[in-house]
Amino acid sequence: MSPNALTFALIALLSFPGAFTAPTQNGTSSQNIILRDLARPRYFGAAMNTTFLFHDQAYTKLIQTQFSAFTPENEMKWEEIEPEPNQFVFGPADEIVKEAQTLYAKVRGHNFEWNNQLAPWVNTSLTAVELDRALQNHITTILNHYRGKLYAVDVVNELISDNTPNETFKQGIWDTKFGEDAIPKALTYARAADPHNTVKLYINEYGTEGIDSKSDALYNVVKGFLADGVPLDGIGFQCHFGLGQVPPTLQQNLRRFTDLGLDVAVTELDINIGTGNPQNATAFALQAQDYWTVVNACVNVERCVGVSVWGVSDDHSWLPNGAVLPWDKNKQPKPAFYAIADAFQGKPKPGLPTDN
Ligand code: 9MR
Repeated sequence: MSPNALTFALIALLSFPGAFTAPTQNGTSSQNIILRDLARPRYFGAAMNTTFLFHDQAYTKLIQTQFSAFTPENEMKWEEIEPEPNQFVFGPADEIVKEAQTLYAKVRGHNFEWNNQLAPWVNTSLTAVELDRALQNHITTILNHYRGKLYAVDVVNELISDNTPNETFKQGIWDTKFGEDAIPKALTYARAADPHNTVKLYINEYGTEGIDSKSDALYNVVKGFLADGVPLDGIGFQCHFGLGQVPPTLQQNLRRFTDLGLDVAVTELDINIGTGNPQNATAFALQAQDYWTVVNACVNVERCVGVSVWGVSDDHSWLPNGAVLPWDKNKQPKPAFYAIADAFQGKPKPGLPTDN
């Protein structure tokens, strides 16, 4: 900088200090922290939602600066993308894929085989043969449409039962019609539509983050699939946690899945302070610690490929009252944001306000 420019900058800074300030923590301006850079070689992702993209400027700015992977929050779900048989509505999902490409970001497709957000015509009045054709056509058409544009896809979403060990697969249309073939069918159709293996095929699940009966069920199912040659590349661990509820066995659990030769990813992270709890400095510091713990677990597992948060800012979360995300409702970074940055850089867990 020339002496003149330096003088000018100093005068400007002294005259308009507000114009140069951004939220800081320990003297680091949030403007200098770009999580997508700090995450490397992993990605830092978010669920992206076309209701807000380009309609909320501050949201869009965060999307465009902080993330290197995107999951359509709803736009690729069956009811949105194939509302009528073989009538595909790609517009909103295309918008997300296009924006991701502009940002050189990855796209995680979400999702094909799930019991929720199905189109009304996908119901148990279909015969097993009709449902089978519908599933194959759905998967094949979407993967053809997005050929070369997806990094990964949640082929299967939330099909492990909450009543393990008594029941392995969640009751619903897929289990009713296909029994234990439900998951292999979807994965096989996905691989057949992408024979060169350009898209990582995932099973995405909630409540399997720690080592317990449900994650054991998932582990045994997956192990069986791999032995049988069912195509599968990775397991998504959603990580929707309440405050203080990150399981202590998270890292160990991620590792046992990567030991099977699979990738793992944190796919839907948020930490719910809860509507009943005060949303004060202590709660935000505890929340930051939980974010740190999850990101740190991923960083410590070689084949944990990335961490995605489920939304961006507290105002647009699927849990709008839980203050669950790293940015607040005014799109300002919370302690969780700095904790994520620390974890990606291998820095220690942040303390609580009273720890000084
Ligand atoms: O965030 C999504 C919300 O906008 C939808 O209304 C909801 C409907 O089921 O799905 C939410 O996303 C879910 C995701 O697709 C799968 N895992 C749980 C997520 C939160 O419910």
